[in-house]
Amino acid sequence: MAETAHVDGFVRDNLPPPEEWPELLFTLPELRYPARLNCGVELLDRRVAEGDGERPCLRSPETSWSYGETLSRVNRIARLLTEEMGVVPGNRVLLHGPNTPWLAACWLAVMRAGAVAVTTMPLLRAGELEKVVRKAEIRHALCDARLAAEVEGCRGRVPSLSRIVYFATEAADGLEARIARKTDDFTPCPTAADDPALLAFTSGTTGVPKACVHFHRDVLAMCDSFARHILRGEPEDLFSGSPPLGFTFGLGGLLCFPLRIGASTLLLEQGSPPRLAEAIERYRVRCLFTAPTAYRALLGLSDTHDLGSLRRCVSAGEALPKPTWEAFREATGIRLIDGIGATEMIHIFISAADDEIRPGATGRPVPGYVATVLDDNLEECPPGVPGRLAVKGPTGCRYLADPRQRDYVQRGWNITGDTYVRDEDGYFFFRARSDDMIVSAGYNIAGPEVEVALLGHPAVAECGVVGAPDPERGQIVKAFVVLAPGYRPGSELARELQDHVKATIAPYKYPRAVVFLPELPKTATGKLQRYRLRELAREEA
Ligand code: 3UK
Repeated sequence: MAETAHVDGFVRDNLPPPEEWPELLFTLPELRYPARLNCGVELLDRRVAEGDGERPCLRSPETSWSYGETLSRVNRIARLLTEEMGVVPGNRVLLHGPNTPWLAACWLAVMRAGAVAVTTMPLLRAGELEKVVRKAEIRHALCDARLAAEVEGCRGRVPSLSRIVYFATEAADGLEARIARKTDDFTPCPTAADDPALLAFTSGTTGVPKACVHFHRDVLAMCDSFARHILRGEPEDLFSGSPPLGFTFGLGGLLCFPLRIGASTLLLEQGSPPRLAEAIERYRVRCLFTAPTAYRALLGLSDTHDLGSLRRCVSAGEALPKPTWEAFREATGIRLIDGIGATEMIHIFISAADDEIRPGATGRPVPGYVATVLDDNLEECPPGVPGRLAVKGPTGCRYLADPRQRDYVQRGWNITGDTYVRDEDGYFFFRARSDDMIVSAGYNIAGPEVEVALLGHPAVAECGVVGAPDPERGQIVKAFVVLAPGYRPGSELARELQDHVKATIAPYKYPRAVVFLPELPKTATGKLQRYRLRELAREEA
């Protein structure tokens, strides 16, 4: 290993002790990187050096920057960081804004400067930013001026966050004005392959958020495992989608994957399904990254929008219900690529594409990764027996100074907290988040399985199924349902949905309670918050 280039050793000093790291595997030659490696250089300079300088790189509805133009801007921003803001290698830099070419350029500049990017969800409020800034000991920030109110609110609570420059502004002290005065060359920091490149905060449901440390080599590993072997993008592809760059699903799919292969990315500030559908039609998007519920919503928009340009569509973040996969195939001819990823692993580690897909299964371990299912004693479960999903590969969990490291990594395995079953052919089937299992009258019932059954009924647009406290059965299965347009809530429809579930899966799993809601509670990354439904169920009981 090469010596670190970090002058500020804060992140390295707060890594978990080596014995608590997951076992790392570098089985494929493409995942063995040189000891000195700066992922920003690999994603940008290498493309320009190999002749992609004139090709489109970062796009938005307003602009399109070639690889050469992007590199020039990134160099100027790196100069601003190091010459005027006082950033030294290893410092954390807060990046905050909706997905735009400027935000992406700032991320690449942080890589070049050898600093550590901490990109946050654009919806975070001052109090949530404060937790991140304190945990990561952040003094520097590049932020979208439109989110200045929350960032200034955060600065008020943590004055050490003192060096903030805003972009997306015409102000004289804004980023655009300041970099206009800089030359467009910059010598990138010669980081070690295992120097930290980013801190990714988990969208944890309770308590202090956890910060996952990922190295320069990890950024490339997500490109050279899932993207290279399963996604198989092409240089002509235009990538787009909804996940924020602060979510590693978005960082990979909307920035690193396209740049690794000289393709281009369309960054959208608003990734709601109607906006996605418009953008796909207008810009002829070919590779799409979004969540299962968004694919379901896109189905309803496929009559009015031309989605014919789509070639590769990745679904992650939550389980992809088989009815959604089938309906999408029916409407568009496209076989959705499901993949389970995690912030701790940086990106997707079980997936399948094309003829390898078995609808209803997440897939098989992505090349470079191995996975299994373990029981509570960490012994391997045989095929067919559900247990705890465990995975190893070139990337893995390293929480910054957090005792929860010992929960996620056990005996060298990353334990994701999901209950899975594998079959004889090595395919992995999602059951539930381990804490979302419902125990009713002694039966184990996976909430998501009931959700899939409900989604098979045309009246159901979205739903969430949880356990509600019950004096007799311990818990009962309770469904929260958002109705599709044109359906009216009522006891008659509730009964119809219950009968539909009984006819689809084992009758004991049917929801004894059905509640209609106008919308479901979601996280900033768009995931259903089942714990909030459980709270609702407790209150109602
Ligand atoms: C769940 C899935 C079933 C699962 C993520 C792709 O979601 C990502 O990271 P998070 O840290 O959450 C991880 C957890 O989300 N999950 C994700 N994908 C699937 N469950 N099927 C799926 N396809 O509970 C997992 O443990 O927010 C996804 C790439 C990068 C990511 N960070």
